Amino acid sequence: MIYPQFPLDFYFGTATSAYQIEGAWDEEGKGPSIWDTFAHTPGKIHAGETGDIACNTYHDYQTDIDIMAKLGLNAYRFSVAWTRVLPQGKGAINQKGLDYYNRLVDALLDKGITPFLTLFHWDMPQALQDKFGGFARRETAGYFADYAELVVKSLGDRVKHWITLNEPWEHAALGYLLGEHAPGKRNPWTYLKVAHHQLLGHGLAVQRIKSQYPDAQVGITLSLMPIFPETSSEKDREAAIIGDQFMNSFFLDAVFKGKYPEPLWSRTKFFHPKVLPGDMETISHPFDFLGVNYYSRAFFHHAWYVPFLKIWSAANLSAEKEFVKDGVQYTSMGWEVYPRGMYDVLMLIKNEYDNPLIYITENGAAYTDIVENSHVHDPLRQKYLEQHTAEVAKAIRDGANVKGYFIWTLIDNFEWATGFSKRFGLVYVDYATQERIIKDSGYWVRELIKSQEN
Ligand code: IFM
Repeated sequence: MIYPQFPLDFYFGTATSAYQIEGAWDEEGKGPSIWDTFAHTPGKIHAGETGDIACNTYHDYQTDIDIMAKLGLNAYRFSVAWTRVLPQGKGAINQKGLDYYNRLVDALLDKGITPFLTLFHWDMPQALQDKFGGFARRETAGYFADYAELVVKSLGDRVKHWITLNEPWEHAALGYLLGEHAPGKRNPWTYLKVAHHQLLGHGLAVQRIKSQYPDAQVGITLSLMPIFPETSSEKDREAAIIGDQFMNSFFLDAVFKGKYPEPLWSRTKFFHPKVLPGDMETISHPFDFLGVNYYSRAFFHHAWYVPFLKIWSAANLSAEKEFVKDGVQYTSMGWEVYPRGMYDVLMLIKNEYDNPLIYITENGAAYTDIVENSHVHDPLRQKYLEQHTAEVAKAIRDGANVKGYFIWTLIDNFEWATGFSKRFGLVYVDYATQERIIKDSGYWVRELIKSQEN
């Protein structure tokens, strides 16, 4: 097999997040987050599942680090649970929580695996939710920066790659507009506030991290999705432009250009948060890299009530398992497999935003695995990875400044509203026993990495 080739100093990693894998939701001083509350609310998660135990990595991370080493991975992206280190989101520190992340980082470094640390992967402290509505109020941006400073003071001597936010669009849209994610609100008046205040928190955190460790590399992770009009009608084309601004350039323009895109911004003026003088400068404070999460593309069409809004996640969560429609493969999330979109997104960032350093912080697919005599076959996931890594390599050849590729995800885990029903891992998890089995796709990744040495 011919494997795509990457630059010498390239990071090959996998990504996870705290709530999706750690478990130990109320142990050793951890405070509740909005995901604890949401998952404990009947009817919110598939089959009533929760992240209470998840993959048990709070108690055993070493097994998974050994697997990473066996696969030859040289980087790992994980997130810190804010309420493990600050149970109330601010104020009293939980030293045991900080100790846990210190042990985790040391264990990674011990195996030569570079840690990429995400500070906010959606698990807002419940206490800040109760007091401020989470990022609905700007105070939370300030508390987020305090939390960032606490974590960097504890780990910044060893962790050199920091990601402030994971996918702020998803947190704001799925959590406050569609209500599918915690905190489960459906309120168009709050959406833009949450988006703006997250970005403010990002800008403040960049400055605080740099003030402690000027050599730290700091970035933000955005999920980027090419948007197409559903038909060639004028109105659908307009819907696609605004939809693209809503999901993509709202965040890209804010952090790179210090402005929100038109016409989206003026069309949503009734919903605007207060943008104070200096906010956009804070949000666009220079940072070191863009984290790109890429999965699929979406189609938008005109609707009279809003000029766009056919939100892909809401439409597709009903998919039971993977399927083929009109010759096109869809994953078990109901997401179209569209590898070309990876190339297009990377080239768009290169051309529109001055060729920044990029790490692909997530790419991967959920499929039904075939478990047979302690082997797990997942040919569709392997194919997905083959196709997408080829597009990444092509974008690099064409000048995109990509220096790392993280697969979502290392181990099967809690996939938010769909619980444990969707499996994205390179490694199969038997949730009853916590046994891990490396899937065929995991071995393919090992061969991809090995092939780079030649
Ligand atoms: O599981 C999520 C992750 O938490 C954020 N990005 C998308 C993944 C797959 O849905």
